[in-house]
Amino acid sequence: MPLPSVSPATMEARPEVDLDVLDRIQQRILWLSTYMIHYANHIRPSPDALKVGGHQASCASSVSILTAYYLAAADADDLISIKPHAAPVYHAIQYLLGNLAQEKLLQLRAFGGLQAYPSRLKDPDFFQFSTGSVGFGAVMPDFMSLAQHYVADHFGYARRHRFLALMGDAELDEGNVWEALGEDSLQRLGGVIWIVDLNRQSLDRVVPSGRAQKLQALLRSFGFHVIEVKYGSRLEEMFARPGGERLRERIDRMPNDEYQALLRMRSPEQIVDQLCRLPEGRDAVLATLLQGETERDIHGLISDLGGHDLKKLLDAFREANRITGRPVAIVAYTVKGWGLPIAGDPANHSRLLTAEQIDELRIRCGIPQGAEFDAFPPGSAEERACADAARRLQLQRTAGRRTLTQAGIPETLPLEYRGDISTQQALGNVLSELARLPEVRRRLVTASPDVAVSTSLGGWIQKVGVYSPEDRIDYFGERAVPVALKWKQGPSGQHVELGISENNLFLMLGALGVSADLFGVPLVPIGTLYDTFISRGLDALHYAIYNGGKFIVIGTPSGISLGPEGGLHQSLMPPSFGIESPSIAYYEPCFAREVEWILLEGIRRILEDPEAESLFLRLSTVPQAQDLFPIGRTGLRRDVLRGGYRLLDYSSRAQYRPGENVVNIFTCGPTIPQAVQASEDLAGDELFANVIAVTSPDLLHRQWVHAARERMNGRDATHHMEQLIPEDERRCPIVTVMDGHPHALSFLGSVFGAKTVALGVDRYGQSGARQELYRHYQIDVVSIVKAAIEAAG
Ligand SMILES: Cc1ncc(C[n+]2csc(CCOP(=O)(O)OP(=O)(O)O)c2C)c(N)n1
Ligand SMILES: [Mg+2]
Repeated sequence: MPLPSVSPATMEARPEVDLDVLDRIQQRILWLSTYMIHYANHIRPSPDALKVGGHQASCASSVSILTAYYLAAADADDLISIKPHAAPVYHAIQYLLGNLAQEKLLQLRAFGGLQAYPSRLKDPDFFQFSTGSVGFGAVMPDFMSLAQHYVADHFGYARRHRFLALMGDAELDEGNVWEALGEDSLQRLGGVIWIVDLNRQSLDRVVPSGRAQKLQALLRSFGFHVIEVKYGSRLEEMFARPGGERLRERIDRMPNDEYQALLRMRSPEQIVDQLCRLPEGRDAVLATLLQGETERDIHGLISDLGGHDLKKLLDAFREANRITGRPVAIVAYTVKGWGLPIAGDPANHSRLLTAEQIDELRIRCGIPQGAEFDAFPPGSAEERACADAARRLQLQRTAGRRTLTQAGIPETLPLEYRGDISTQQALGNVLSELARLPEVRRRLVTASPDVAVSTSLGGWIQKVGVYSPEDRIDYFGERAVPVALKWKQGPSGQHVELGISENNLFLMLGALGVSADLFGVPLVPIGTLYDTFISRGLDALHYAIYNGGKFIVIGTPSGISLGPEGGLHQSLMPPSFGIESPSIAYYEPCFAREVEWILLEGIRRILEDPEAESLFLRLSTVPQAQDLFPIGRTGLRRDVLRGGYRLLDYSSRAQYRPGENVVNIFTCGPTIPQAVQASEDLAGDELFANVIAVTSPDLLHRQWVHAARERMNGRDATHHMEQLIPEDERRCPIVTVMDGHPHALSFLGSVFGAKTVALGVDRYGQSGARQELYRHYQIDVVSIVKAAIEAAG
């Protein structure tokens, strides 16, 4: 399908909003966003002495851009991400548009009130993207745009959203932004508009000079059409006068620090002096040009940047509408703290106006005392402009609107698992089998950062092809060049291949994973990566989940079990991420059937269950004998899904005496056979070591914690550990074994207060044969035997 271009310039078709009216509206937005923060910090009673915070300067910087956008440039179908620190500006606008109740403005950063940063799921006024961790909001719309292509190509999704991002200039320091821009499939996306709020300030400082120019050059090299909105009309008029070019050159060439210092100078003479200062003396041409300006508003002149000139901004939006087939960046020069006494102060990021300064601002904005939170009077030109915009936009109500679907997901597959199979291989088998079920297959989309083949997606890709919005010639296939793997790319493909960027993987999964919310098309995105490199994109993973994305992450291979591959490929922390990350369930199975059940259930829930979580599967390349799996046992599937089952159980033996000769070994994934062997060795010495196969440390942990909380509050609750360990065994010593940090299972000792020896990997790995490494890190059979004896005293 051809790439959609920007929707026909609806902005041009609308009557123009009067610039004076727009200016009065932006003054009100400036006031409301500033006062909302002031109110939260200085007027609303505080239950403690903590500063409430908020960012008046960052807000002021974006006021003109967002005014021009919402009141005149926005289209109803737009999806926009807003820079984190401008949340109050957005709320002020939604209030004026009638989408937010007045009392909400009094609850910024209060419990149950407006969130500090845009939250798609928690805020009541329809943010379309959460933001907060800078850099992700900047590029998430790009990924969302690719997801839109995907649902258009596979499901005939017919709406054409534009995707916009308003970002701070220092956000572009984050590497994830450039990782995204480097992604080939994102470079030709039409209908993507970036707006850079370029105020030359970050949190701590004035950003180094020359950044703006480099930024624009880089954006162009990544295929962007760049629109620079640098100077306002007043300065440009000055540039057009005789000698005016000299002033433009002077400002263009001055370092960022010098410009920011000019913004802070209060005396007009000082500003002129600074402008006319040359190393060799006074610049006579500039002095003549600026003669008389000290009596006018030289301060206003010098800070007259395009990002606060509504006409220039509207022109930029119009130009953006004319560009098709490539992304657009509007680089708008702004003043951080624009219109406030803290404007341009390098330390203004968290600075709050004093009560006196607020009062001066109130008077300047024409707000009567007691009417601080009022909107425009009914019938006024400003109120009509706001109502027109509100009618036109009817903001996307995206939160809590996940579309569900029944895809007939089976409980099990007609596969037989015989001999030795690794969990990673099982993933490949399950996906290949699912490719035969059309209703399930069409909902699945895989993605991988250049490790699709080495994580067992090859068979699946062979069947479904690689996704590209454009058809690509398959030179290997067409010329019949022998290749091991067919790599056919085109709009019908169902695998998204990414460059080596774990950030991109998680953002792509996050975007595809909110397709059910934003497009009404449920998908189950499945991403594979090497387990250890999850940490590379961990913040993006959290972001994708926080934003409400539902998807499946496969970390494989994992642990030291991958043997000779060595230290930096071996992972020990992901089990902790799995346990500690909310809204994603972590499983670490050992047998192929477990992988199948867990995947099918995860897919089913993502498609059908409004309470579904994402899923993280930690898999391994170690071949495991499948005959150890007690298939056929009653309740096994349920237990696998709840987090574990008793694999070896000696409780029916005559000599079995809990409290004397019983130990419980809890273990996970590839170390299960080690534990079974250790248990068999111990049985000879009459120490009965039951082996509990833990399929999900995460679920055992959270059920235990949750049950205690329920009981604390007088409600009945049980947890799976109560089922796994009968009452007479609850004080029996425990050994936990993990190919990962021992911390992931050691909590099990606290559940019933049992003495625990926790085995696992707590140093970086190294090359070696698997058994050598197990021995060295003490998760081998001998170590498990010794641990059981130590635990049993
Ligand atoms: C990943 C991440 N690192 C650090 C921060 C803390 N932080 C918040 S704002 C900011 C500076 C942002 O500067 P810029 O993007 O230019 O925003 P503006 O100047 O418009 O406030 C920093 C470092 C963060 N929110 N996210
Ligand atoms: Mg900035």
